[in-house]
Amino acid sequence: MSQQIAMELTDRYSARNYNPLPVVLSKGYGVWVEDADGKKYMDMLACYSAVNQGHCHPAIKAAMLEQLDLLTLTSRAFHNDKMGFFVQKLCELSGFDKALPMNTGAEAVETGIKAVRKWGYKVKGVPADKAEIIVCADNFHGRTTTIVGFSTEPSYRDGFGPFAPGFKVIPYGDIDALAAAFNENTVAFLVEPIQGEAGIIVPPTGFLKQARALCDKWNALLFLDEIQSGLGRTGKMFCFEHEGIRPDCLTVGKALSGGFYPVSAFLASSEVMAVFEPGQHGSTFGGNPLGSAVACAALDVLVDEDLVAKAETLGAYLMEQLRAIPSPHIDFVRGKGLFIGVVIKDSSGPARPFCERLMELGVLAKETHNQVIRLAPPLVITKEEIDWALERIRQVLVD
Ligand code: IF1
Repeated sequence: MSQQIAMELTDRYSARNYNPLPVVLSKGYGVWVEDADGKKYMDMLACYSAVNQGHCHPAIKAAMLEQLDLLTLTSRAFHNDKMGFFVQKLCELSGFDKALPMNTGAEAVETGIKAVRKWGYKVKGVPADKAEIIVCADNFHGRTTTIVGFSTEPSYRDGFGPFAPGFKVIPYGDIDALAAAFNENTVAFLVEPIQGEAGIIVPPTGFLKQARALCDKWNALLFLDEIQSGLGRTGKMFCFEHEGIRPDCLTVGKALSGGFYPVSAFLASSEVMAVFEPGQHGSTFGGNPLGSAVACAALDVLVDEDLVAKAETLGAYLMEQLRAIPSPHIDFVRGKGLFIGVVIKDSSGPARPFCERLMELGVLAKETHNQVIRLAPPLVITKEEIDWALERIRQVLVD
């Protein structure tokens, strides 16, 4: 099948809501993908951290195939024999009392927004419709109109209004601005522990710890979105572990299914989750037996293959090697674990042409926010595969 035809059909029959690199992928395994002509590429994006376990992981595939012969969907009008074991596994892994399974990351974040608001009204005593949630500039939490309503990226919000009120934006990492933003109606601070889409931005050390203290002082919920930073990506099972704190609420998604099926979840204490009474929230596919079976296998792979330790060790190696490249184009390298951003100097132009040259050499990486090359491969990557990628990254960035 010609790649050109595939791209033309997509262009003709769908929306131009992306500007993908001109490559048509048809096969994936581990860190490798192949285009429709059989050319191999190393996937250094990992579907924005949805395939931390590597493409088409055999153990997750086996679990999915087994469940496909049994039952795929029941709706929540009835119980199924997989959801309970899934939420138990996820709660035990994360240390939360409860997990509410949804499908996409945005749905999990929306679930969390509803939960923290209702907690504010029912538990904290905030007057009706006065709940405020503090968020950060350059956030990315999904594409629904509520969520883009508090985005600071014009292209994500222009033309999609009117937007929901009740959100207050502060600069990311600015603890003084955060302290000033709280008031008696603040129900939560929603934040990515490392901002992914903004360009792999790590907040100042101690920011999350100070945010935790401010939430305690104001009786507000610390709500972390780890849909991208979670599940081993930063060298810890959850990014919040780097700061030795615990959030009150957490969202996970993407690698929760290893890229096989949309599975996300909102995690919280029993007190917060108790705000949902029968019929007050839900979704057709949330908690379905197929997604639950897949997610259980995906979590087992993370643990059984010790992918968290790999991300920590190999992430440190990759970061060290990148920082040692004598490149006239690299401004600096930032990130944690295998969640890395290579920031290109403005004088060298945007990151996109570098990504296009990397693609020609067999490395798939995606630019974000013009100047950043995101390097976030599947956590199953080996040192040899990292070295293979580094050879090509040096070739593109040194000349
Ligand atoms: C796109 C990037 C964009 C996320 C965090 C929630 C969601 C995401 C921290 C929503 C999703 C994806 C969405 C996809 C590209 C990618 C992305 F941040 F990863 F780079 F867009 F900014 N919280 N991120 O990263 O999860 O509803 O997509 O399952 O929309 O272009 P979702």
